[in-house]
Amino acid sequence: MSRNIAIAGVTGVVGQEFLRLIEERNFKFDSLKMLASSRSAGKKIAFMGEEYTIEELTENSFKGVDVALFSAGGSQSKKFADAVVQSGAVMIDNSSAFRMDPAAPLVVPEVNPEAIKANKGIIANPNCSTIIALVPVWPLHKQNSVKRMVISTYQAASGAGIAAMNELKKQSADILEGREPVCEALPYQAAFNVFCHDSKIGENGYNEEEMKMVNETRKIFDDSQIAITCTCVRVPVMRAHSESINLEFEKPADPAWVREVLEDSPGVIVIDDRDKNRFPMPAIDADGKDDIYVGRIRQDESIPDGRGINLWVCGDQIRKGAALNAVQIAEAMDF
Ligand code: 2RA
Repeated sequence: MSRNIAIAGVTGVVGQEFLRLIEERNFKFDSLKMLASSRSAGKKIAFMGEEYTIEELTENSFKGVDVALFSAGGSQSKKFADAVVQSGAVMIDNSSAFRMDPAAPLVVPEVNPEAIKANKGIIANPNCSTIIALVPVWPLHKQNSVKRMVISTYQAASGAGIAAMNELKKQSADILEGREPVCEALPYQAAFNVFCHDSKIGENGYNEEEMKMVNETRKIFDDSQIAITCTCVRVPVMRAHSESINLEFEKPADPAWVREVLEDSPGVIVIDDRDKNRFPMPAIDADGKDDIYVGRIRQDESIPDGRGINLWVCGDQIRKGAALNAVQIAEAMDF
């Protein structure tokens, strides 16, 4: 079997991380096509000792391609999905375009790798905050069903793209030097401020980012009954998300059991030192790393019968929250 890969959106933050991961993880490929908008077509990228020329992303880009890693925005994923599938390739899509499509598996390899083989040409990569929450919650849920999750997210600027990351830096400098901050890539001042995620708010008062956590969790866990509520906030951090997660289990759960399970779980690192008050920090621990960091493991004493647990988690939004999860899906595929 050939291993002909294409990356659509190769010049973006996630596209660039795909390249880093393919090299770091020695992901074997026979050919690699770098695809982007017409603005970038013709530009050269040096990669693994070769010089690649970026090609314009068109319907004809996928002839002979086996796997197409997409991170070019939902409209581009929808526009080119048929072309990818009809060429015989599998699209691993980082946008939200197909996440709730019943025909598209929504996959976190540590959670539901078996879903991959059911794909009909499209595999959806979950939202970053969903991935970061579910990697540690799943091993617990497997042993003791989670009946309810309450999640508050503290999301990095990278979730809004490279322009937002640059704007956070500029806003910080402007404010420190007494200038008015500019808000173009970000809807509000992010420096020295927090604001609720600016995705569209629905009839129920939740924004789309919060409903992604609810709906994607139920699909990935294949559990339509799990109760979930979520509040998503943007914070002045560059590229790692943090989340406060409250879990109500079916049976009693204590911090020692949680710590034991998580310390033995793939993709999870526990940092939980109460004596030193040392717990995961997005910029210090998670930034640029592959694992999800978990701490503040403690009983939620407000839930009866010892069935409540609180966690604090941090994870890199660009790596495990997007590019790494997609590359791990490709690694798990039999092609
Ligand atoms: C955000 N999760 O952080 C979104 C990006 N995919 O805004």
